[in-house]
Amino acid sequence: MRKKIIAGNWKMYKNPTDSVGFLNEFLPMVEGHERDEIIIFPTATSLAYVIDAVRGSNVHAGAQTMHWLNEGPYTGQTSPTMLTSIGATHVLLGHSERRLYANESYEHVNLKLKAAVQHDLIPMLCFGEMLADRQAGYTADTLMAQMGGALANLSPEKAQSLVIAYEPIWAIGTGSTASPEVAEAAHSIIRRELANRMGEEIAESTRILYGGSVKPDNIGALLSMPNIDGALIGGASLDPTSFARLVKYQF
Ligand code: G2H
Repeated sequence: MRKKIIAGNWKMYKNPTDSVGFLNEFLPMVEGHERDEIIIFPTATSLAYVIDAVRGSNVHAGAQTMHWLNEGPYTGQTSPTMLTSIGATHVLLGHSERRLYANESYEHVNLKLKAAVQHDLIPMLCFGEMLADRQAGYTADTLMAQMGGALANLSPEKAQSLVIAYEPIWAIGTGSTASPEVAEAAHSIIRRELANRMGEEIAESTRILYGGSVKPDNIGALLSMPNIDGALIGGASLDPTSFARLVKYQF
């Protein structure tokens, strides 16, 4: 049984005061909730505050990106050891907004993924096809190519903690969620490709989350699908009541 993950990607929202204010409301709402794992990815300047605020609770915190090196002349970057030094446990990698606005390639994502594993940070690898890929019938090819780039030279032993987030670009922040059936079809392609690359055991244990306009009223149907193991949520994770409703989804 794969424990589902409900994760909030706060993108470039919420300063430290807003973040701690959110948690003061949210933590009591989800206290004792152990059915699912709950993770929040705040913006860099809020991360240390969020880690302090969730300490001892059932909520984890991670970074939205990182560099692959431990230190160096890389203005604006944060290293894996800087994240672990403040107690971060997870890191989002390859989000389409990083690829689009920060020129992140799958080669970079691959380096980051290997660095995350080396430093015991749980990587949540994001990828997904564009609308043009889907319309041209290239969804499976695109997903497999993205996985090929991101997972290159990663051994099954190193892939044990890997979490994947399938985020079709056409569904991100647009309000057009993939239907449960469309998402399920993509998730099974991803799981099959994982089995080819990493073996059945890793493929069966890896959590594959869906992301893209997930809301309290569509999460239950999405998560009822056999290969959808949770959700990565942007907009609807910004309000404590909405995020708590998402955490407490029912099929
Ligand atoms: C996709 C998702 C979270 P939203 O980017 O990663 O955001 O739920 O706002 O579509």
